Amino acid sequence: MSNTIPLTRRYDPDVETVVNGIISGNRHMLSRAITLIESRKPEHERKAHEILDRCLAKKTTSIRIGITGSPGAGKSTFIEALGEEIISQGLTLAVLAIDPSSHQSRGSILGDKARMEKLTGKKEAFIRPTASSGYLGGTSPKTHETIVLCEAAGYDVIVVETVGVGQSEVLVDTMVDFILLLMLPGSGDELQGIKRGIMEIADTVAITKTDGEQSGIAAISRAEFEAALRMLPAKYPFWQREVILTSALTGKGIGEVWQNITEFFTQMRQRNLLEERRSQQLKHLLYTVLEDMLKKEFFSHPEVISTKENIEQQVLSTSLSPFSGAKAMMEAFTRRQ
Ligand SMILES: Nc1nc2c(ncn2[C@@H]2O[C@H](COP(=O)(O)OP(=O)(O)OP(=O)(O)O)[C@@H](O)[C@H]2O)c(=O)[nH]1
Ligand SMILES: [Mg+2]
Repeated sequence: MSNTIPLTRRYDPDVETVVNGIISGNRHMLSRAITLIESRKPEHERKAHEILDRCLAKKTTSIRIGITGSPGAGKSTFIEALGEEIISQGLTLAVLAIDPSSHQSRGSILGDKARMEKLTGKKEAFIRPTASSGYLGGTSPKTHETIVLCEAAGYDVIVVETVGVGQSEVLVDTMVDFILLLMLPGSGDELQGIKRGIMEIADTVAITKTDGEQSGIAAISRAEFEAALRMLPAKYPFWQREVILTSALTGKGIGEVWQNITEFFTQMRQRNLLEERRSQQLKHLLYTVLEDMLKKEFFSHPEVISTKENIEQQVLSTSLSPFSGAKAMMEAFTRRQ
C-alpha cells in the first residue's frame, strides 16, 4: 500500500482529525500530514504548520539517528538490518529514506522502498521515502518537520538516510542526535578531502559489506579509519568514536552498532545533553523556516518582481555590480505596500 495519500478534495480532514490520527498511530494520517508538509501550495503549507505546532507540543522521548555514506555504501540495506534489530528489542522505528534521484524519477522512490522490503511489511516500522527536492544529499528543512511528525506518532527511533556528499550531512547534523557514517572496505583513500568533513561529524563509523571477498581488507580499513579518527578533535569529551565491522548480509556487527548507539544515548541522557541538543535543533529549525519564509515573501513581492529582470540585466551588462543590484532589489522590497 502506498504511503503517499493523494490530497483529494473529496476527503480533506481538518487539523484536529489529522493530529488526533497521528497521535493515535494512524499511519494514513501521518502520511497525509507528511504529504502536506512536502506540498508547495500555500494552503497546504498553512495547514501543515498548524499540524506541526500541535505535534511539537507533544513531549516525546524518541531518538534521532542519521545514517550517511557514499552512494551505494549500503545504507538502505544496513538500515533494514538495523531496523530488524531495533524491532527485536521491542521498539518501533520510522525511516526517512532520502532518495537522491527521486526528484528526477518517481520510479526510484519505489526502488528504495523495494530495497527495504522486509521492514516495509512490519507494523513496527514506518518507511517514508522522501524526495530530495533539489537539496544536496536529500535532507531539507522538510525532513526536520517530518521527524517532528514521526515523533508525535510515537516512534521510538527515527532514522534518516542521507547521501554523504559534503553539505548534506552538516544539515542532517542539525536535526539528528547521532550520526553513523557507513564506509566501504578499502575506501581509506577517501579519507582525504571532502570525507574528512563527514568524519568530523560522525559519532561512529561502520564499515559495511565486510563479508565474502571483502572480509580480508576490512581489518586494514578499520585500522586506517581508527588512525584517521584519532587525528580529529573530539565531538564530545566523553565519547570515543569507534569503528565497527559490519555486514547487512550476514548480520555481522549489527547488534554491536545498536549497542554502541544505545550507549551513546545513555551517556547523553546522564549529562542532560539530549535536551540541550533538542533546543539547538529547535533553534535551527526556527531560522531555516524563517529563511524560507523570507525568501518566498521577497520573491513574490510585486516591486521585486517588476524590477528583478531589469536589475539582473544591468548586472549582466556590468553597468551595475552584483552588490548594488542586490541592494536595489532590497530597496524595491522595502518600498512597500
Ligand atoms: N555483499 C554485501 N552487499 C551489500 C551489503 N549491503 C548492501 N549490499 C549491496 O550493495 C548495493 C547497494 O546497497 P544499498 O543499500 O542500496 O546502498 P545505499 O547506500 O542505500 O545506496 P544509495 O541509496 O543509492 O546511495 C546493493 O546491491 C546491495 O545488495 C552487505 O552487507 N554485503
Ligand atoms: Mg539507499
